[in-house]
Amino acid sequence: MDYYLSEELREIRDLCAQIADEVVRPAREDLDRENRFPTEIMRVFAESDLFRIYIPEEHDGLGLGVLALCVATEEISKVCGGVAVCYAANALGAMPILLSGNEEQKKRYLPLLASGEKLAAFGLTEPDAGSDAGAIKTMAIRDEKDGSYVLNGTKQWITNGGEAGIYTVIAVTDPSRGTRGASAFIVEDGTPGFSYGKKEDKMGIRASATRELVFEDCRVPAENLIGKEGMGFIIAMKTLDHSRPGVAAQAVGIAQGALDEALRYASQRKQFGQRIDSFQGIQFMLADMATQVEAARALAYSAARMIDAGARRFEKESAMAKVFASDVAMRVTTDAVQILGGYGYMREYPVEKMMRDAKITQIYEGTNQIQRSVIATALIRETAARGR
Ligand code: COS
Repeated sequence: MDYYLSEELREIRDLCAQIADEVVRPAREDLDRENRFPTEIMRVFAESDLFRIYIPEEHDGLGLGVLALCVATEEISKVCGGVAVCYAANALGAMPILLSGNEEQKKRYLPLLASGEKLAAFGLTEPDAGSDAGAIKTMAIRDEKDGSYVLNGTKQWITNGGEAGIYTVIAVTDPSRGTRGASAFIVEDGTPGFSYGKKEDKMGIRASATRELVFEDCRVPAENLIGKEGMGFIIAMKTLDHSRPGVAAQAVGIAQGALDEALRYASQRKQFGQRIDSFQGIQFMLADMATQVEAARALAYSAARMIDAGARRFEKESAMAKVFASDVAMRVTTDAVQILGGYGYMREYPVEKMMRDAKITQIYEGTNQIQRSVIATALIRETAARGR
């Protein structure tokens, strides 16, 4: 299907496809087995200007927006969902600064992220605050002497944790005000009192680093507060509204990669004296897989285009793209394993990794149950606003 991408976006797609094929494909099996962060590949992405895509031009970026980020993420995900999330999580970490940072913060941090000199990460989740993001307990107490904030608490399952140089962290500044008592901060790697805890051993996306952030009397200067005190929860929600199409694109890429493997295998594998893609049972599976992938891609690109066009609210469309594409990724990768049969279940073939990688897209950046809740809340609000 033709999505009429601009010349620039087609160039980005082709460049990412080439890097994915030449650099990511030969490394993905080892990265997955060794649970190893792809530092060398991040360097290649930086040299190819891929971290500049979503950063505005005035801060050394290309200013191409969310659709371009989705296109890049999808191409990398076709080959490795793990490497793709190491890349895409930078945009998630940078988003609070992009959306709500002041000029000073943008000038100081965005060029470092655009060049790839530093990676970014987003710190919201805690052991007791996953879906219930408003229940975070990490405290940020303002020191009246100089206006700085002292952070105490632990963030859990942070993508790019330990690898990033710049963290956007949500912490409570006023526990009496619920979601209106949270604030967002920029915390740099190396800040005294900021360390890294447990590194997770995951089912999939094993090339990515998932780690705890530990704050023990970590003093953050007043100028690192993003927006105003009390805006942290809204900044987090808006960040996720912007980043969920990227998860959808990751899911589309993983699903397309698995479909391509299934098609290739089915054209070569012979049983009962025939290629297995000549059997209607396999053909119908392939047709359904391809149709679902295309529908997921259309939804992801539409949500991204809506954001880039400057829509005011788009949490429903972002959530729809994320929930649909990630459910598609899980179904399509499972079917790809089925088509490859016994071989599909073996590590020797990439589809078992794709199936493991797909699972997280139904869980992170808001579980698919939370996405459905976001969609339903928006539908009910829109209906009430129409007065019907
Ligand atoms: N954009 C702007 N404002 C938003 C918003 C959005 N997308 N979503 C919520 N808000 C506002 C609400 O309007 C409300 O504002 P008021 O205080 O003025 O009423 C405030 O934020 C609190 O919203 P709500 O009452 O809906 O908060 P809940 O505690 O019920 O939480 C969900 C809502 C479940 C949607 C939220 O906790 C969530 O998204 N959870 C998932 C978190 C997640 O994705 N984690 C993944 C890890 S991060 S990678």
